[in-house]
Amino acid sequence: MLVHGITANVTYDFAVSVRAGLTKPGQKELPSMYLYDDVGSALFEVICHLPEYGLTRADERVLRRNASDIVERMTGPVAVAELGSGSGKKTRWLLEAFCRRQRTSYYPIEISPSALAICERELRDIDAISILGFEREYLDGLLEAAAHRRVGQRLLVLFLGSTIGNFDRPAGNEFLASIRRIMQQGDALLLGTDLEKSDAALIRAYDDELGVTAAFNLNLLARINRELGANFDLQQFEHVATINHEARSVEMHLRSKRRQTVNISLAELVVEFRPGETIWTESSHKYKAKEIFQIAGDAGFRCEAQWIDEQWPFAENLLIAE
Ligand code: AVI
Repeated sequence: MLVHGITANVTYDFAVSVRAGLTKPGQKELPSMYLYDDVGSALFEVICHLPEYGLTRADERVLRRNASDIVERMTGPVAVAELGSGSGKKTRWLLEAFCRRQRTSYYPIEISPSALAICERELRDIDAISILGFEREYLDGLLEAAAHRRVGQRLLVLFLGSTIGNFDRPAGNEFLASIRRIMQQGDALLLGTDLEKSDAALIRAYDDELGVTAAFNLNLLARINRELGANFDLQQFEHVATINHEARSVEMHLRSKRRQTVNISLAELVVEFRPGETIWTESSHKYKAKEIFQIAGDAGFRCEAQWIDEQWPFAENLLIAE
């Protein structure tokens, strides 16, 4: 019963968001969080291996090379909570370094039960680790993780992979402030941020030759067909990546190749598309290394250290709650 209830709510929320986004005056849009069903998450894993998409490898390199420095800066007993742990692969270096020092609690927070199960399996062989996963949205999960910390334990929150870049800037700042409100003074946030790079490098990364990012984006329409009884013809839409210089972001859109009408039965919606009209599905904001100090300060943190990858401009930032 409960499972059906939850499924019905999830479908209802999805239908409401799709309806709101596709009836918006002006630019049609769909929230990027819906890119990540099982198919979308699997495609994203492939994106992370593409030669053109250096972000994930840069994130892993910086963590691997600097794990002991990061750990040394976090003195005393530590509990580690990770927002959107994914497979947990890149967290291994840090957790191993913590666990060499002392027994460490790890709280992965994931909305996807399959990703959470993979993460627990991937990391459970580390000596002196205790893992407790939370299948929750970020802030709800963090509240639960914070409630589990023991007296005297410092909390280290990981928000890696530049997922912050998928929020628009004001929402990202507000999200960091919300994380800060759950933390105590002296706790830390390790924040991964993708840095600005050439337009050409960004377009290659978000419109790869093999078409994996295109499939990742188009899967959103396939998902609406599957879950909301829609009749999008996937052949009649194409993936587009563009640079928004003002926002300092890469945007993904789905462009209608012709005039067409789509019926989305569970959203009780019939929607018209003009030739060339787009649905905006994701923004990925890029940062200047220096601006992280200001962003951190505005949210109630001090940026204590920053490590930058040399091959693919990407910064890992250690923010201390003030
Ligand atoms: C998850 N996120 C940080 C990725 C990004 O780069 O913005 C999502 C992505 N979209 C297309 N490629 C990767």
